[in-house]
Amino acid sequence: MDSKYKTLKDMPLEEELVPGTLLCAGCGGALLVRIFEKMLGPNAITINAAGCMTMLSVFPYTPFKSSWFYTAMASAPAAAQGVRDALDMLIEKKKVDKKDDLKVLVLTGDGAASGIGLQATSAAIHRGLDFYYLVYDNEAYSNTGFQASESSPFGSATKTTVPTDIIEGSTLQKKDLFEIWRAHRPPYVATISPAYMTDVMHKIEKSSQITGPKLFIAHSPCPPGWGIDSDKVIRVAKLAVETGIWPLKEAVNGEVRHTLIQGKRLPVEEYLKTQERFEHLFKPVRKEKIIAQLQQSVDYYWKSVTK
Ligand SMILES: Cc1ncc(C[n+]2csc(CCOP(=O)(O)OP(=O)(O)O)c2C)c(N)n1
Ligand code: SF4
Repeated sequence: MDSKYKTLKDMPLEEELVPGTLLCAGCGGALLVRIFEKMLGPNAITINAAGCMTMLSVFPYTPFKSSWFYTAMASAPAAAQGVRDALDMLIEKKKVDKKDDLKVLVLTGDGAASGIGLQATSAAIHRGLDFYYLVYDNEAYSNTGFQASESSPFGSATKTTVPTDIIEGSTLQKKDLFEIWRAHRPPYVATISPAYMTDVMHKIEKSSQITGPKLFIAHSPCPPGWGIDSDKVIRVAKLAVETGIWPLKEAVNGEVRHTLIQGKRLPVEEYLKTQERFEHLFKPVRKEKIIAQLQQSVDYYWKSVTK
């Protein structure tokens, strides 16, 4: 803040920080947050675990018509339970009218979802909490400078998996959050992509008819972390689906259905080549073994998919 003002209150409105301006241009996750805000409407409360999207709110403002609640990284689903219970009690005591009930949305990055917040999510799904969960999967701890998370892809470069002469980026496999969540038998779990907005909207609409956990894993290109230009985000997101590396699917009561099956998949390297985090696989020499391993795991996945 400008030093001529002692507090935010002293600053004239037109000079105040505008919430949302602290996110990077082209942020894939932000595109999906925007769609959820539009689809769920103003009668919703977002329970946000610390991460990039936290930058959307500059106390006491948010760019949304709905409400916002900020929590520690590990505990967003637990906070969501508290909010849901409080709303239910207030409605029962007739202190809140049923028409003013709020939809509860948990919003986290993949670091919180697949790592530190997984226990709280598991417990919330197990209890059958009536909530939406959106994880914007930018495949790293982006807010703190792009360190590897449990969702970082095999072979990818992050701040903590810097490629060297002997290591080609991450040596670990990305956690399969869809299957981890599905094993809990939630009524609804889906993968989504910012390049397929109609698919996203259909899935939100379909899940809104369901009571219980409604879980979404969103492919979320991150321009600074992935090393792509802001205007290439949708192209990269589309390539992830066209190469088969990001399947679009849903599971209703555990039953999996792919919402898009490509006639012919593009080679995975078409996707990898677009991003600096995979550049070391192609320069200064092509790392055939790693590229082949990544292609094989995608081929293996799609072999098991029945049309
Ligand atoms: C317990 C704890 N450890 C570390 C941090 C610091 N921290 C804030 S945001 C963040 C990264 C979160 O990563 P992710 O959930 O993937 O969200 P993204 O940053 O990608 O939006 C970290 C490590 C924290 N807030 N709490
Ligand atoms: S660092 Fe990545 S995830 Fe975070 S705001 Fe920027 S583009 Fe979005």
